[in-house]
Amino acid sequence: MKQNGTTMVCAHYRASGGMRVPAIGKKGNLMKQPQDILTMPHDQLEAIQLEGIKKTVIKCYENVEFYHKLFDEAGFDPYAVETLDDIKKAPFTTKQDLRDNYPFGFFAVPKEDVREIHMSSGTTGVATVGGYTEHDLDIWGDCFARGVWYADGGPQDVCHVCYGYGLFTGGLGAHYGGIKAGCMTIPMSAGNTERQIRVLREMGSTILCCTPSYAMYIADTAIAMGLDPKKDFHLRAGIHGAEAFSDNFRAELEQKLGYKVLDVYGLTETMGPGVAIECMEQNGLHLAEDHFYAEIINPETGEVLPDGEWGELVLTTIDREATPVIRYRTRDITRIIPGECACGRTHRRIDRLHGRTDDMLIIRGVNVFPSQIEDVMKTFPQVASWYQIELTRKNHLDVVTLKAEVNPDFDFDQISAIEKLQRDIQSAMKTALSVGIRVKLVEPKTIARSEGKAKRVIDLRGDDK
Ligand code: DLL
Repeated sequence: MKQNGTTMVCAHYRASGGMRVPAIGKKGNLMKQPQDILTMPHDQLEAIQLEGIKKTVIKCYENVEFYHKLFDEAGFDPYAVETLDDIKKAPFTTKQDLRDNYPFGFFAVPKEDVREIHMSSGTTGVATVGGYTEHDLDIWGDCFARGVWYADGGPQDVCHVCYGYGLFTGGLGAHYGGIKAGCMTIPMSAGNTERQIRVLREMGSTILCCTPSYAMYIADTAIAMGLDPKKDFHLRAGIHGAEAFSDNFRAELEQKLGYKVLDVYGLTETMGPGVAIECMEQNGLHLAEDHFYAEIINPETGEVLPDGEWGELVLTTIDREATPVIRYRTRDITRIIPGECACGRTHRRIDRLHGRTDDMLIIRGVNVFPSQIEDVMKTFPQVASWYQIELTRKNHLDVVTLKAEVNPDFDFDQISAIEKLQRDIQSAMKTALSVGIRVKLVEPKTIARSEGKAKRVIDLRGDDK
């Protein structure tokens, strides 16, 4: 039936002459983009950064109690910032700081000026809140629109957004970007894959915005439906991020969908997607340096590392109004790629991410800490405290399985009771974490004990993470 449905659509499609599919422009075609900003000499960009940072540190000091105290304690004088190097004297901000000041402790403007909020995933108490004024929403759209511009896109494009809409920044960030770049923007949100496929074909979507794993799932589902996405879809670029993906994974996606994949990076604490995006050179992600000041530090010592060296990315917002952050430790491992990009843009590039310095898992774009899984698990007295989280891949999607021991007084032979308990824990996980986690209860003392630190997370996803 479904296949017939799509065949019909296809016939209609052909009858109408098909959709005009814009060709990928020539390398270095910056026609539709704000050339002045994206190609300006780096010293001019640094002048913009300095001006913005000077105002931002003062605004933080005067309006955010947390920063007032932090700067005073660290002996950092926000009025004495004269050069970009001076920012290196400021103390770091961590995710824990944001959590400790949940929900509005980082607001640097009155709540009346905040138009939207987003939250990083996590149960109440571990979430972090980002606020956006009208200006912040505008720059956010501008940052994500760069992905469309980098793909030589614009009003001729149909931007299909299937990042999740809601508190997660993916959906609305890509949405604002699509609109800002002048695309017809389709707010699909994630899920209902067969409908995604129908819409991709019927609307002639040319730019796909979603997590890379979901893009692969769409591709595989379409192939299983008897379609050839290369011919039946009209995609020419995918702006994929929120989770790491390998070069092999990218090559497979490009082969299946017949388009070019651009990696997009971002995080709720500084804005959302668009902090850095790859251009068609696919050789690193251009930071939006007019909005973010980036440093790479040694995560152990905090020392700032030179370009080219791998370390933890630290970001300072330059013109964010509602929730500016100073030297925010992202925990993401990357490096600044030395030298200029062949595309001609001057904004420096970060390399594709090499994991994180903490134990945060990113499951289908949703951030989950093992401690959150443990917190839910602990609400079930039948379950002991020995557990392991196993990460595997099925059909290119991450599968998380919690293996947990039942308490010795729980009768493991009662199969139906075990199954019910598994289902109950699974449903509690889904409610608390917004992501599906399989639960497999095992007999007492069957999970390997270790003499040192317990290995709680077993990653069996191989190279194609
Ligand atoms: O994931 C924002 C986003 C949405 C980025 C859509 C790209 C596309 P959070 O939920 O706060 O925000 O998670 C932020 O996700 O610190 C990284 O560890 C990871 N991450 C984001 N982009 C990438 C990427 C969004 N391109 C955390 N590659 C970040 C690898 C990424 N990891």
